[in-house]
Amino acid sequence: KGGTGSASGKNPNDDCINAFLELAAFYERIRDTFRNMSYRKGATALRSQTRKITDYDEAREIFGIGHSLATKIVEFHRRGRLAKLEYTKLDGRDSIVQKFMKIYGVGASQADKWVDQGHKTLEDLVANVPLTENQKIGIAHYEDFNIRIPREEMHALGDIVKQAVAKIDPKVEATMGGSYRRGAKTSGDIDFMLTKPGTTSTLELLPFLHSLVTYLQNTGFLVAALAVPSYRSADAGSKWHGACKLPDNPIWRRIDLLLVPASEWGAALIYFTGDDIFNRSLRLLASKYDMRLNQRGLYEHCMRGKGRVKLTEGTLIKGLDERGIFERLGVPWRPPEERIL
Ligand code: DCP
Ligand code: MG
Ligand code: MN
Repeated sequence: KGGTGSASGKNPNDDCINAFLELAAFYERIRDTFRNMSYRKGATALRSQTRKITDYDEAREIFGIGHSLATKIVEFHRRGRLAKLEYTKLDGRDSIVQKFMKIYGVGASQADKWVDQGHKTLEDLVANVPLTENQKIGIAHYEDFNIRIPREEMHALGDIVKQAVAKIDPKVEATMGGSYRRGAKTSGDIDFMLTKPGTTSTLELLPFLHSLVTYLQNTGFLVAALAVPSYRSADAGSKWHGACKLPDNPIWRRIDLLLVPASEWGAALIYFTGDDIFNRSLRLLASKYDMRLNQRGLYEHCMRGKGRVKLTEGTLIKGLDERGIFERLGVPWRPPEERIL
């Protein structure tokens, strides 16, 4: 995904980094995980450089850049673009897959299937395929959901939620995570994390969520429900996905309300702050120390077999806040604004 943006300044390798990220996204769509990760790592490696990298030997000295990426850096420097990337842009099939994947709730395999069946436009889908209720909303508000939200509007939307939370239960704390917490100038959606001191399960927060959603639906702020928690499992019971709008703005915005027990706050804050690539690298690092990190906590003594496959769950390390988790992983503290890889 593009344009998540960071608050930090420009890097002399920005253009090449963006080309690498676009190519990584292409490989992600065709599910070539190896090349996807390789170009992402290349982008990360370039971002850590303070001067512009232009030649092969210089590139090879950077950790994370091998022969193939070094060749691409040289190509980009000489020609101002990458032939492979230009080629993917000409690929009609890929651009349709890309378009379908931008429908809320549609992943690569569903998009692929529709393209295989010969569908090319959103109108084709509406006329010819069975769509879920969510996909119908995703198509009806396709433009809205794909326009990024300016930070000022994030503030305005966030204030409405915070006021409602304070009114319904003043003990509940509401924090905006995601790209907003990383300081991005624009966000794809609103990620609200809701917690209450003393809670140890999301089940304890469900009645509050119900009141909050009902209240915000009645005021006209919440305009659609996309994913609603079920009582069946603790995880399914932790999130509400939908759409909201400001009274004086017709654009529908995507909003996620995430319930977090106070006992899991540190790990959840890290997870929902992201970005997703930063999270992935923290999890990988944890696995190197026989630890395990997920959105619920950091666990130690987790046994793994071949290919880092988990053999035991490990023991939860209790009471760690965000900083505590960084410390246990031996990672120097990084403010949210710098958690973009
Ligand atoms: N997340 C993750 N892995 C995923 C999806 C999400 O680790 N596959 C985490 C990191 C994200 C956070 O959840 O930062 C919120 O997810 P979003 O999809 O809302 O992503 P962002 O808020 O980072 O970006 P955007 O501005 O596009 O919403
Ligand atoms: Mg987000
Ligand atoms: Mn989100």
